Amino acid sequence: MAAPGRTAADLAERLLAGDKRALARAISLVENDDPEGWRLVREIYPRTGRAQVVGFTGPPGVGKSTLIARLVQNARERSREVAVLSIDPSSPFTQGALLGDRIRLADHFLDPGVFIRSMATRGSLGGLSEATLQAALLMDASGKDDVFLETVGVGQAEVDIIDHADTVVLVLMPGSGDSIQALKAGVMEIPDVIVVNKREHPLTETMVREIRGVLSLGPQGDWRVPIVTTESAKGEGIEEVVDEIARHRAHIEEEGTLEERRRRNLMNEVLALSAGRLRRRLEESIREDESVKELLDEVVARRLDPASAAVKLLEREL
Ligand SMILES: Nc1nc2c(ncn2[C@@H]2O[C@H](COP(=O)(O)OP(=O)(O)OP(=O)(O)O)[C@@H](O)[C@H]2O)c(=O)[nH]1
Ligand SMILES: [Mg+2]
Repeated sequence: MAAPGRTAADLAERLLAGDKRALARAISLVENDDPEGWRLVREIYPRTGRAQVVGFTGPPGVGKSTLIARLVQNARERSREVAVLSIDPSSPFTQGALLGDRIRLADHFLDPGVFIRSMATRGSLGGLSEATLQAALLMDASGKDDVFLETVGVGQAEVDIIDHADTVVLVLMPGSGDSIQALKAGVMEIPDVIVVNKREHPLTETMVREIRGVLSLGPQGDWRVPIVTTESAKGEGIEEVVDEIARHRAHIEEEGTLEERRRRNLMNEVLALSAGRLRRRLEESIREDESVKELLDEVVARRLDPASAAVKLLEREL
């Protein structure tokens, strides 16, 4: 039997060499919160930062997965290696099931240059679990040129995943007024590229005009958010999406904002990890520590207000 440290090193080595099974195993480890997974991420972390990470978000059913499948196809035609991480999908990527035979995602599963994974990882805090970024890092380290992240919705939890992306693509479809409202209300940070999918729909032009209107109300940075229309199911408009993503990347590289963005994203990640761990520790002490129970009793008895109790609790833990 191999020593434990040795198998971990083997896994890291195979992962860095681009072995798909090693990558799958590694992601399972972080997903299961196995300490081995964390150790692995620590080991491979210096080898990350090379992949181009693009996040796709938007309401359910607008065609994010269909678009991503097309983009995977496109990337493969340019010999780029791709990983897709689909988070909390209502229609998860499964072997061949998701896109039917039209797009033949099943082919991608057999392609050693493509790695596809779904994760249902909404943590107890309502946010995305720690495993998400770890998985993206593992994909990056395994030598993927492109990492595509997919998440549903336009609310705050969705912005979290977007924190891991260099470029954010908001996917909408004609008639989905909700997301325009969300954009307007500023719930969602302005994305870098907007795709209006299902463009054969008669309301497409109206939708594009509405989005333009909303964008013109927002802050006018030096990047003008392009709006691309696609019919992903037929593979139409895909080149343009590819071009706009590339153009955005070139833009942030030139402006030096890629580094800034990554710095901000990593800061958010460190914060999220520490907040998550602190909360877990606090919950543990609430469960197990007699004096915390007494503290709570005081609050229940109205002798101590909740905020003062919180200060006491934090003082003990930090
Ligand atoms: N007419 C039309 N239908 C499309 C197009 N793209 C996707 N669809 C269909 O829309 C449905 C949803 O597509 P998905 O790609 O699963 O959408 P999604 O945004 O990933 O959905 P969730 O992950 O569940 O939020 C499927 O039935 C697709 O076949 C398109 O360009 N035109
Ligand atoms: Mg999907």
